[in-house]
Amino acid sequence: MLKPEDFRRSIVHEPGEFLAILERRLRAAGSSGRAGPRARLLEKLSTCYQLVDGELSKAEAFLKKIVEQGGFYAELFKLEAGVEPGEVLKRVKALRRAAGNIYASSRSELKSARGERDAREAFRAGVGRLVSIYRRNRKTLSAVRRVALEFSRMPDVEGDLRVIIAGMPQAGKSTLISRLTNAKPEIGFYPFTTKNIIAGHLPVEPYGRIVLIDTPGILDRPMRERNPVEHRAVLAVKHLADALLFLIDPSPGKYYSLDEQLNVYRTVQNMLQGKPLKIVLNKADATPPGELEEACERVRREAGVEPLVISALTGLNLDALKNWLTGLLKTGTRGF
Ligand SMILES: Nc1nc2c(ncn2[C@@H]2O[C@H](COP(=O)(O)OP(=O)(O)OP(=O)(O)O)[C@@H](O)[C@H]2O)c(=O)[nH]1
Ligand SMILES: [Mg+2]
Repeated sequence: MLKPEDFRRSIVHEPGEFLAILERRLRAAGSSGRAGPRARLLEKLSTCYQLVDGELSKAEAFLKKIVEQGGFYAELFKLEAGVEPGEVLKRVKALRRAAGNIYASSRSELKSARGERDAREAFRAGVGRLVSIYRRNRKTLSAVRRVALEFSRMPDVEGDLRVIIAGMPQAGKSTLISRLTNAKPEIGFYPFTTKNIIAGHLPVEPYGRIVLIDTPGILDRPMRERNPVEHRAVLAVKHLADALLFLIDPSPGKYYSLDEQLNVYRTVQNMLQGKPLKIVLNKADATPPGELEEACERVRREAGVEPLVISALTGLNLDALKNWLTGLLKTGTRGF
């Protein structure tokens, strides 16, 4: 699995910023008094090429990592940039080759130019073509930058057991992760308070470290209608889960009916492909006992499993939840 710092080195510049750097470097290059005019032009041309190629090579390195890794990051790239990373990689490689060819031909034109004017002309044409390679692909490079920045800010999800916390919006996922781990996610009273994947670590001595992953809510609707924020949760379930806690809010103040929450449960269960899963009925503190029992009964009947009743707010039964997680860690669920 890649780590966020793997992406930090390959973040390309903002296009405006890059063009300003290029202009500054071109002015500075070849300004030492000793070199002749043609040597100065050659040095400037080389500076221009190195910069354009350097930028493209950063993009290429980033895209290569994504394509090689596949899975989570590749699908997330597609989601965020709207295009397959492999396609962009091909394009960037072609651009690097084109830049190399332009440099080689401009350099030899410049060297063999007969007079000072022809030399200047060859230089100007070469720099113009190199810069236009960059300019014409600004949008692509901006998209690569945006996604690389986002990836570099994502949490480190390495651990001995990765447990996804999923559910519909407002089930109490972020409250739960903040109770069990060091994570400090935003907790709100409106759906989609959480928009990105958040990780928190729960060390369980002497067995190892559980990584809990808080995800955005998933709505009860077909996959093609889901918004990009929901898709982030779906990708985490599909690619990052060793096990999963599915949170349901049975309280009278719930945002979504039990029917909807159980529908989403079935979708998530299908994506998990048999990995361990626990249905957790949250907000027990705010649910009258009769309604809680009714909700438990529905889970037993429709999902065929015994739910765990908790309150992330008051801490009720969180020890039982930790015991379940520790059991998974002890039996080495990874690769289940
Ligand atoms: N009474 C009660 N309220 C809770 C409990 N857990 C969470 N809440 C409240 O439910 C609301 C939503 O909590 P969050 O933890 O932000 O829920 P979420 O599932 O992360 O929501 P999204 O990020 O929008 O998907 C907040 O107002 C919490 O205070 C609980 O156990 N009992
Ligand atoms: Mg949340």
